[in-house]
Amino acid sequence: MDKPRIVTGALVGGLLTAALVALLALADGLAGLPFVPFDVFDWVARTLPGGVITFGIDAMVSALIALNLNVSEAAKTAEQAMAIAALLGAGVVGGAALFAVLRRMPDSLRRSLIGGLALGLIVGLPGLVISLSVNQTATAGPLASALWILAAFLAWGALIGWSYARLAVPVPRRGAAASVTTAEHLTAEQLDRRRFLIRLGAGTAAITVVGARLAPVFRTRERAAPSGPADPGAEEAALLAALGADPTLGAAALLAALPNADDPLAPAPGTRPEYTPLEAHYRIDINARPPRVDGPTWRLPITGMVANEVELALSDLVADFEPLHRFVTLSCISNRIGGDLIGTTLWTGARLSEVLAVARPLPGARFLLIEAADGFHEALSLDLLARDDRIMLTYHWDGQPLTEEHGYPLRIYIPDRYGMKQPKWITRFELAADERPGYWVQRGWDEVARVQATSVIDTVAGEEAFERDGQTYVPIGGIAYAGARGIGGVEVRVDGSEWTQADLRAPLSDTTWVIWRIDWPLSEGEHFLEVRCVEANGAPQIDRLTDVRPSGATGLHRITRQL
Ligand SMILES: Nc1nc2c(c(=O)[nH]1)N[C@H]1C(S)=C(S)[C@@H](COP(=O)(O)O)O[C@H]1N2
Ligand SMILES: [Mo]
Repeated sequence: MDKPRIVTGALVGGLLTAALVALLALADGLAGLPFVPFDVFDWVARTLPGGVITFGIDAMVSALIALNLNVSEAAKTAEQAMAIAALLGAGVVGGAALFAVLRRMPDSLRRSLIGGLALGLIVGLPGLVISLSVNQTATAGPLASALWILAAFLAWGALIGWSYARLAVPVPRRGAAASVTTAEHLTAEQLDRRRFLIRLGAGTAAITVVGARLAPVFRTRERAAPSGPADPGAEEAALLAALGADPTLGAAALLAALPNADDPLAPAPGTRPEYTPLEAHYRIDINARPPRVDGPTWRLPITGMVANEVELALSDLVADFEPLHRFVTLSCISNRIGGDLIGTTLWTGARLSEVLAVARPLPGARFLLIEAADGFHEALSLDLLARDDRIMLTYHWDGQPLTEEHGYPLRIYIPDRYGMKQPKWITRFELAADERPGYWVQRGWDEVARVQATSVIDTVAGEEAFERDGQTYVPIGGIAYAGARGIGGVEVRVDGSEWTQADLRAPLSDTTWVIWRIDWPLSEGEHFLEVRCVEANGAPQIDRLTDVRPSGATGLHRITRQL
């Protein structure tokens, strides 16, 4: 009788790992226990050198673009899929390795089980340590989490070991053995092995499917709680109230309440929405899943070089300071020319300088060190704070408490800077004489991260062409954004001819993008279109093409369209 083969070990390892992933996901959804693959993925991403991580993210974004997927929506899913694939890969390798080892020993159930338990420890123990150190989504305590991870991986390993023993000593079909020749007897053993593997496959598949189906159900039910009312009408009403309009008026009133509602310039059909729906706003951070912060018990300590150390509750920040409302466009420094890692919403919060004044910073303090629940951190120079009183501690987006994804309970707003300078899920402030370079700065990105001016062609609306004075025009439009520096003008060029001035809509505020539009006299055929902008002070958009790393992409958006 041949010993079970190494590829069979890989198969058994893969099947049982799929079931393990499903059970981990189910336990996460049901009991708030850690989901180890995401924790390990986050840990690896934080530990690898900045260059390697940037290369990895870059490759992923390129792949998503090549697959024609929406990067802002698909990136997190892709990361989560990679995390799960990595554990599956470890399971396949682990199963193969265990079978390879057991093949070299005399068959015995005891040896197989001990080998399997050892495999469970080798894979599970690092997972446990990493999970306990980085996980911020589990609601179960550390002891329960540790016991669960250990038990799950030990059982997983033991099952792989047991499978080996079961395959090594087949149970031939009863009654068949007596009457068959040796050759047929071997066949019966092979048949038994096959039947065992089929049953194992069916069992693990059932667990995997049920787990994968149920886990998200439990998860969303539990996670809906912290971020405000689920009633969409309530969101609208809150936003209207934040805009100073009658909250009972409804959706039409919402548009009417926007500060540029009376601007006669309609965006070219197909231009992205001027005000980004919250669920469509991009999300970028270092977490497979957002950290959970308990708002009611959360406190913001302000420590270090201050005369008066304080701890502020969320309710203090909301009640004790005049709320500021500001329309803001936020962009990720990794947004490529024409990309979708950019969005505009209404931010509400307390003026940071007023909040810090409560702690009375000492004269030597020059930096505010900001720490977040996920280990992310940044430093804000007090000089910049003194120059820009728009910097705010933000607790609402879109008239509602921040969602978990976008930084509940508190994030900072710093005009003219990319997102990487603006921590979400803030947990601690420290005033200091010296700077501590921020998370992405330490990983090789620009220390200032001032937003680069950019302009994008969102639409060439051939289907919406219209006649005026015997001429057919095609609406072309998009956005232009230069941080808090404002847009002075946008120009479009078709097929390398003259640059033509576009019309601009009044922006929602001086810190948002501007919608532009041009109605272009149609000539049929394939056309090459370019767009460029100038900042409010006349500085032209940089047309030299540079990569997103380290200082944000520059270069003109250029597209080809058939009309
Ligand atoms: N705590 C924390 N804050 C963070 C990050 C992070 O990983 N952790 N990412 C930053 C980056 S790179 C960007 S672009 C913005 C994105 O904010 P959003 O996801 O709400 O759009 O959050 C910033 N704040
Ligand atoms: Mo970012």
